[in-house]
Amino acid sequence: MKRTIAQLSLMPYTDDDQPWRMCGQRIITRTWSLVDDCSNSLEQTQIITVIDDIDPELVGCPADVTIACNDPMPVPPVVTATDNCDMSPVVSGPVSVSGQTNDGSCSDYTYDVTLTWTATDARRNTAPCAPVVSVQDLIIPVITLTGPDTVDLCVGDSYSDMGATADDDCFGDITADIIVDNPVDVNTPGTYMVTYNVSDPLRK
Ligand SMILES: [Ca+2]
Ligand SMILES: [Ca+2]
Repeated sequence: MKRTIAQLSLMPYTDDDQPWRMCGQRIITRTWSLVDDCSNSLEQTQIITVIDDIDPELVGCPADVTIACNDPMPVPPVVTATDNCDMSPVVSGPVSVSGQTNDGSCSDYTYDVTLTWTATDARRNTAPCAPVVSVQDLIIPVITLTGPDTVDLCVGDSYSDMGATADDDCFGDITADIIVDNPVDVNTPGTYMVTYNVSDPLRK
Protein backbone atom coordinates (compact mmCIF):
# COMPACT_ATOMS: atom_id res chain seq x y z
CA MET A 1 0.00 0.00 0.00
CA LYS A 2 1.36 3.37 -0.91
CA ARG A 3 1.32 6.07 1.72
CA THR A 4 0.44 9.58 0.77
CA ILE A 5 2.76 12.53 1.46
CA ALA A 6 0.33 13.67 4.11
CA GLN A 7 0.57 10.31 5.87
CA LEU A 8 4.36 10.30 5.71
CA SER A 9 4.56 13.69 7.28
CA LEU A 10 2.79 12.29 10.31
CA MET A 11 5.62 9.87 11.05
CA PRO A 12 7.38 10.46 14.37
CA TYR A 13 10.55 12.50 14.60
CA THR A 14 13.21 13.16 17.23
CA ASP A 15 14.73 16.51 18.16
CA ASP A 16 18.27 17.26 19.25
CA ASP A 17 17.46 20.55 20.93
CA GLN A 18 20.54 22.54 21.88
CA PRO A 19 20.01 25.15 24.53
CA TRP A 20 20.44 28.85 23.91
CA ARG A 21 24.04 29.63 23.12
CA MET A 22 26.16 32.64 23.84
CA CYS A 23 25.40 33.98 20.40
CA GLY A 24 21.74 34.09 21.28
CA GLN A 25 20.46 31.36 19.04
CA ARG A 26 19.03 27.91 19.53
CA ILE A 27 19.50 25.11 17.02
CA ILE A 28 17.14 22.16 16.77
CA THR A 29 18.22 19.20 14.66
CA ARG A 30 15.00 17.39 13.81
CA THR A 31 15.34 13.88 12.43
CA TRP A 32 12.46 12.34 10.55
CA SER A 33 12.48 8.53 10.39
CA LEU A 34 10.31 6.73 7.87
CA VAL A 35 9.86 2.97 7.69
CA ASP A 36 7.65 1.28 5.19
CA ASP A 37 5.86 -2.01 5.55
CA CYS A 38 8.92 -3.91 4.25
CA SER A 39 11.24 -2.36 6.86
CA ASN A 40 12.90 -0.08 4.36
CA SER A 41 13.88 3.05 6.27
CA LEU A 42 14.77 6.60 5.47
CA GLU A 43 16.03 9.35 7.71
CA GLN A 44 15.93 13.01 6.89
CA THR A 45 17.23 15.76 9.12
CA GLN A 46 15.98 19.28 9.35
CA ILE A 47 17.93 22.10 10.97
CA ILE A 48 15.73 24.63 12.74
CA THR A 49 17.47 27.78 13.92
CA VAL A 50 15.65 29.90 16.46
CA ILE A 51 17.03 33.40 16.95
CA ASP A 52 16.27 36.06 19.50
CA ASP A 53 15.24 39.29 17.78
CA ILE A 54 13.53 40.93 20.73
CA ASP A 55 15.32 43.64 22.70
CA PRO A 56 15.83 43.26 26.43
CA GLU A 57 13.90 45.50 28.79
CA LEU A 58 15.51 47.73 31.39
CA VAL A 59 14.10 47.71 34.89
CA GLY A 60 14.47 50.66 37.22
CA CYS A 61 15.34 53.28 34.63
CA PRO A 62 14.79 56.63 36.37
CA ALA A 63 12.56 59.34 34.91
CA ASP A 64 13.74 62.74 33.77
CA VAL A 65 14.12 65.15 36.68
CA THR A 66 14.69 68.86 37.17
CA ILE A 67 16.80 70.14 40.04
CA ALA A 68 17.96 73.56 41.20
CA CYS A 69 21.53 74.58 40.47
CA ASN A 70 22.66 74.10 44.06
CA ASP A 71 20.83 70.81 44.62
CA PRO A 72 23.00 67.69 44.82
CA MET A 73 23.00 65.53 41.71
CA PRO A 74 20.69 62.53 42.23
CA VAL A 75 22.48 59.28 43.02
CA PRO A 76 22.06 56.94 40.03
CA PRO A 77 19.88 53.94 40.94
CA VAL A 78 20.65 50.31 40.23
CA VAL A 79 19.25 49.47 36.81
CA THR A 80 18.73 45.86 35.78
CA ALA A 81 17.29 44.14 32.72
CA THR A 82 15.13 41.22 31.70
CA ASP A 83 15.02 39.42 28.38
CA ASN A 84 12.78 36.96 26.58
CA CYS A 85 15.66 34.49 25.99
CA ASP A 86 18.79 35.57 27.82
CA MET A 87 18.54 34.93 31.54
CA SER A 88 21.37 37.35 32.26
CA PRO A 89 21.33 40.31 29.90
CA VAL A 90 24.25 42.67 30.47
CA VAL A 91 23.57 46.18 31.73
CA SER A 92 26.27 48.78 31.19
CA GLY A 93 26.33 52.33 32.49
CA PRO A 94 25.46 54.83 33.52
CA VAL A 95 27.52 56.88 31.11
CA SER A 96 27.20 60.52 32.11
CA VAL A 97 27.30 63.31 29.52
CA SER A 98 27.03 66.83 30.88
CA GLY A 99 26.28 70.02 29.01
CA GLN A 100 27.86 72.15 31.72
CA THR A 101 30.36 74.70 30.48
CA ASN A 102 33.05 76.70 32.23
CA ASP A 103 33.21 79.82 30.14
CA GLY A 104 31.18 82.32 32.13
CA SER A 105 28.00 81.67 30.16
CA CYS A 106 24.61 80.71 31.58
CA SER A 107 25.27 77.07 30.75
CA ASP A 108 27.90 77.10 33.50
CA TYR A 109 24.92 77.02 35.86
CA THR A 110 21.99 75.61 33.89
CA TYR A 111 22.58 72.53 31.80
CA ASP A 112 21.46 68.98 31.17
CA VAL A 113 23.17 65.81 32.31
CA THR A 114 22.20 62.66 30.40
CA LEU A 115 22.76 59.30 32.07
CA THR A 116 22.72 56.36 29.70
CA TRP A 117 22.32 52.71 30.58
CA THR A 118 22.32 50.03 27.89
CA ALA A 119 21.04 46.47 28.18
CA THR A 120 22.42 43.88 25.78
CA ASP A 121 21.24 40.30 25.39
CA ALA A 122 23.23 37.36 24.06
CA ARG A 123 22.04 38.09 20.53
CA ARG A 124 23.35 41.64 20.92
CA ASN A 125 19.91 43.16 20.83
CA THR A 126 20.17 46.36 22.82
CA ALA A 127 17.84 48.67 24.70
CA PRO A 128 18.94 52.11 25.90
CA CYS A 129 17.68 54.14 28.80
CA ALA A 130 18.74 57.78 28.88
CA PRO A 131 17.05 59.92 31.52
CA VAL A 132 17.97 63.59 31.69
CA VAL A 133 18.79 65.54 34.84
CA SER A 134 18.01 69.15 34.03
CA VAL A 135 19.85 71.63 36.24
CA GLN A 136 17.93 74.88 36.27
CA ASP A 137 17.90 78.24 38.00
CA LEU A 138 14.62 77.95 39.88
CA ILE A 139 15.02 80.72 42.49
CA ILE A 140 14.82 84.48 41.91
CA PRO A 141 17.58 86.73 43.33
CA VAL A 142 17.34 88.36 46.74
CA ILE A 143 17.78 92.13 47.17
CA THR A 144 18.99 93.49 50.50
CA LEU A 145 18.83 97.22 51.25
CA THR A 146 22.09 98.73 52.42
CA GLY A 147 20.32 101.58 54.22
CA PRO A 148 17.09 101.80 56.20
CA ASP A 149 13.68 101.00 54.77
CA THR A 150 12.46 104.54 55.41
CA VAL A 151 14.34 107.85 55.18
CA ASP A 152 12.86 111.07 56.54
CA LEU A 153 14.17 114.32 55.05
CA CYS A 154 13.38 118.00 55.29
CA VAL A 155 13.06 120.06 52.12
CA GLY A 156 16.51 121.02 50.98
CA ASP A 157 18.35 118.30 52.90
CA SER A 158 21.14 116.54 51.14
CA TYR A 159 20.32 112.99 50.14
CA SER A 160 22.09 110.15 48.46
CA ASP A 161 20.76 106.69 47.91
CA MET A 162 22.54 104.10 50.08
CA GLY A 163 21.77 101.42 47.57
CA ALA A 164 21.26 97.68 47.91
CA THR A 165 22.98 94.40 47.24
CA ALA A 166 21.70 91.45 45.27
CA ASP A 167 22.54 87.78 45.56
CA ASP A 168 21.42 84.88 43.41
CA ASP A 169 21.43 81.18 44.24
CA CYS A 170 23.19 80.31 40.99
CA PHE A 171 25.12 83.41 40.02
CA GLY A 172 26.17 84.73 43.41
CA ASP A 173 26.70 88.48 43.84
CA ILE A 174 24.84 90.33 41.09
CA THR A 175 24.72 93.72 42.81
CA ALA A 176 26.16 95.33 39.72
CA ASP A 177 23.05 94.28 37.79
CA ILE A 178 20.64 96.23 40.04
CA ILE A 179 18.62 98.86 38.23
CA VAL A 180 17.51 101.72 40.50
CA ASP A 181 14.48 103.91 39.92
CA ASN A 182 15.00 106.91 42.24
CA PRO A 183 12.48 109.73 41.81
CA VAL A 184 13.40 111.57 45.05
CA ASP A 185 13.37 115.38 44.72
CA VAL A 186 14.57 116.94 47.99
CA ASN A 187 13.20 120.33 46.93
CA THR A 188 9.62 119.10 46.51
CA PRO A 189 7.68 117.84 49.51
CA GLY A 190 6.23 114.39 49.00
CA THR A 191 6.54 110.65 49.56
CA TYR A 192 8.78 108.90 47.14
CA MET A 193 9.42 105.23 46.50
CA VAL A 194 12.87 104.15 45.45
CA THR A 195 12.72 100.90 43.50
CA TYR A 196 15.53 98.38 43.07
CA ASN A 197 15.15 95.75 40.42
CA VAL A 198 17.45 92.93 39.46
CA SER A 199 17.17 89.79 37.39
CA ASP A 200 19.48 86.85 37.46
CA PRO A 201 21.35 86.50 34.19
CA LEU A 202 18.98 83.85 32.83
CA ARG A 203 15.95 86.12 33.05
CA LYS A 204 17.38 89.16 31.32
CA1 LIG B 1 16.16 39.13 23.61
CA1 LIG C 1 18.50 82.38 40.49
